Amino acid sequence: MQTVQDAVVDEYGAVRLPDSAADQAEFLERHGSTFDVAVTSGRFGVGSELMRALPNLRAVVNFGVGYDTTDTRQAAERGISVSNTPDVLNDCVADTAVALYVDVLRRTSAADRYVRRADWTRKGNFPLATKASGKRVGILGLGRIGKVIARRLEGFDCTISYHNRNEAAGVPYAYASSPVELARNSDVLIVAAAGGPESVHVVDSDVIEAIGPDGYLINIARGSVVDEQALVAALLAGKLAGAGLDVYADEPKVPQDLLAMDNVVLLPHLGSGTHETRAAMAELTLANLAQFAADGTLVTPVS
Ligand code: 8YV
Repeated sequence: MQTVQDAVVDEYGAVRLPDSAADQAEFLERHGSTFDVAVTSGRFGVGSELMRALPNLRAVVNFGVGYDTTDTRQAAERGISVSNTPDVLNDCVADTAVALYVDVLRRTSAADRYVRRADWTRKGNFPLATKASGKRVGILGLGRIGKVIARRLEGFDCTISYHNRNEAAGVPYAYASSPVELARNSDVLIVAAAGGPESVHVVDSDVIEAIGPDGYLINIARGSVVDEQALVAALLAGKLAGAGLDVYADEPKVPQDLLAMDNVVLLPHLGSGTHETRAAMAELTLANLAQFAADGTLVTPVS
């Protein structure tokens, strides 16, 4: 399969930014003013400094729904359009949330390790886990992905509630007025909120304590939404029963303490990582680029 990177090189003569900071600075000094479109991904984005080094930039085309690594404030001030890839990844990211949910509660990864270590023969039956069906699930960020997660978990007979900055219209789930209230009334808190300056550490030590020692935290959104140090401290102190994480504060670094915990499931930010969804994301990224090249508008602008 041709990657987005190959396609933009072949079709638009795109130039790849050098990897090292020194080479990048020199390259941008010389060529920065020649670019009017940047194609990037949620992982890298076009941050403040890079955006300033591209004085003629007109569009940022982002592979991924999250664009928290792009300086949208500067983009708005300078009239730079930004697109992302919404909706096409909802299913896979929601599936990943459900996979973490079932794994953390039923301890399937831990049980798999148990079999591989031959503990089944040496120690006998694996310890009992926690029932996954019928739980009270709180969704922090009932957006496109959050709604799909909720629908999936209705199939597990879960009672869903949520918190957003504003109450969502027309949804059948109870609204909690704050993240702490949501956590207090949930057995499992699932973080599905967008990253960015407004959601940094919304899940802080108070929220984690409110989930409680029998509760679980799942995060498939952005590492920045959760105070990772507070999470690690709560897990170490037994103030939380377990966690399922696809995202981290400083990817690909994962806190050392988490690696040793059998009640934590750790994924390497693979929420959208299937052949089908990545192909759909690539197609939408290229469609945004093609439309911008044709008429200066984007198919899926971020706002
Ligand atoms: C991708 C994601 O892994 O869409 C997002 O926001 O986090 C993931 O789908 C990422 O964008 C690729 O860099």
